[in-house]
Amino acid sequence: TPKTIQSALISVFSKDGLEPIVRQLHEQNVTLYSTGGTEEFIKNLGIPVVPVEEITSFPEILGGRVKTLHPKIFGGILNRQDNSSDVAQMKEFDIPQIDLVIVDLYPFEKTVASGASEADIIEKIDIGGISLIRAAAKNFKDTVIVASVNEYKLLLDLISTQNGATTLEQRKIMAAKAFHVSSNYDSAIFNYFNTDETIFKVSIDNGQVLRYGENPHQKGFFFGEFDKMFTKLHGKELSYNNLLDVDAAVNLILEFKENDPTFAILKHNNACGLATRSNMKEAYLAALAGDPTSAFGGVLIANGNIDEATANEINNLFCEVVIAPSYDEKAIAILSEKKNRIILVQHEVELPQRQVRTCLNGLLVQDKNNITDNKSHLTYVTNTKPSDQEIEDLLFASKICKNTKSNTIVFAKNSTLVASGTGQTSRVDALKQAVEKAHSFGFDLNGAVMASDAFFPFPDCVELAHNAGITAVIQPGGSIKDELSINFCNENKVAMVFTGTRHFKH
Ligand code: 93A
Repeated sequence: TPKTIQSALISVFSKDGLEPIVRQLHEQNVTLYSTGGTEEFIKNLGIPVVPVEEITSFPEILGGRVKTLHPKIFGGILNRQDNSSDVAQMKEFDIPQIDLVIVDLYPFEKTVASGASEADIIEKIDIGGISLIRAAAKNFKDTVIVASVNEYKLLLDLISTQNGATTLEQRKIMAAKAFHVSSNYDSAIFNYFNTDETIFKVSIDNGQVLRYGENPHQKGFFFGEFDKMFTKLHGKELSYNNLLDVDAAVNLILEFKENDPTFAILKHNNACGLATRSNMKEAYLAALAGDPTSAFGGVLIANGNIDEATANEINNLFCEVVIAPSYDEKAIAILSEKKNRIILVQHEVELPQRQVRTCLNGLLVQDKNNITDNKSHLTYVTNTKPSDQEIEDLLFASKICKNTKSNTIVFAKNSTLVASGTGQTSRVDALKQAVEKAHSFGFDLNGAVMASDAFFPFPDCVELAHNAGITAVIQPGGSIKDELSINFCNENKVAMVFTGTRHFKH
């Protein structure tokens, strides 16, 4: 049931915008309580107001540091009206009910920005006001909280159109907004005090200080619960770059969770080798063959158990990190032979569904790219249709493509990553890079398939791919010139499918 407002405590630093609210409250016969300056302001409008001192029988002391901090004030805000003991105590101690609290906090950030002295800044740390906000927001079941000038319009609407009646839902929303104000306020205070990195280090729970950031002259930190995701069996401390690679590896292998044994090798967050086989050792060897040069110093990940035979092969390679859901005892012993090699057991943990990065003077946040192309997403746009094996390889290539830096072109054949062009400013360059890489490692591209993270604006890509031996292509489609690429494929018996989903990764 909606609750009407019969009493209000108003304590605002800035009196801007307050007049219409006070007038409306007065018209509605709301009893007004207030602190020094605010009380003066209301009195000057010719509106009756009760000073808080009258409730507390205590003067404002310590130069204003203690004004509202009193049980009679906080009792009036925090009492639960459906709790008989609270109600009895309200009577016993003669505590007045306070239905609405309006606060505008001391302008802490403004004072810091003005270049004021430390003493002046400290005085602008609001204690009573922040407590009023927290108390009223906590008791949203019975109390309305307005903690910002931004909410004045809403409040005015409520008291002028609904006689000050509010629903529980409305009060809870206002409480949430109030806690947003109080948490931002405390963050600003923390930021002011946090001039010394040692405070930073100890102040953030679960924060991990890394040896350095991307380069040795950059500081680095990790905020997360690494131990929930992994058990580290062996090796040195993970670096900033290791963590980035591990993140890329985990997201990549997730796409192949249901596959037969699959092994991936990553460098600089991109797959340089990936293959699915009937056993893990074969998958590893096929992944390594994809680009044995780049694999040096890479991050390795398997979608299943690493056995002794696989470990023996891995042991021939210098690599930074090995990740798998499980290992044979003997495999652990073999992989631990290299002192620094990091061996991680990956646990099944839900990953965040949002991604965050800094942008300009703020943040960019987006949903994770959760679409994995499958057979039902495909539109067959050419006269030549891909074979069953080609369809399998197209989807396989598309999963790698999605997890590779744009612009990217991926070639695959028989569930093996043959070559890719990654992070290029032009798609044609990505394609040329992939062709060159494939040839340099002795791959025959005849019968291989191609995946592209975004559409082809011109037919040049399919032409180059066809000349290299590619027989099937997967891409989102959607260019106004799709027809040109389709026509080329039709003329040259190349199969092409559209997915309708772009997979940029920048
Ligand atoms: O110094 S305080 O932290 N001590 C208090 O008990 C207290 N109660 C309210 N500051 C306190 N306030 C703040 O005073 C309010 O947040 C508001 O910013 C200001 C309003 O004072 P006045 O009504 O005297 O202008």
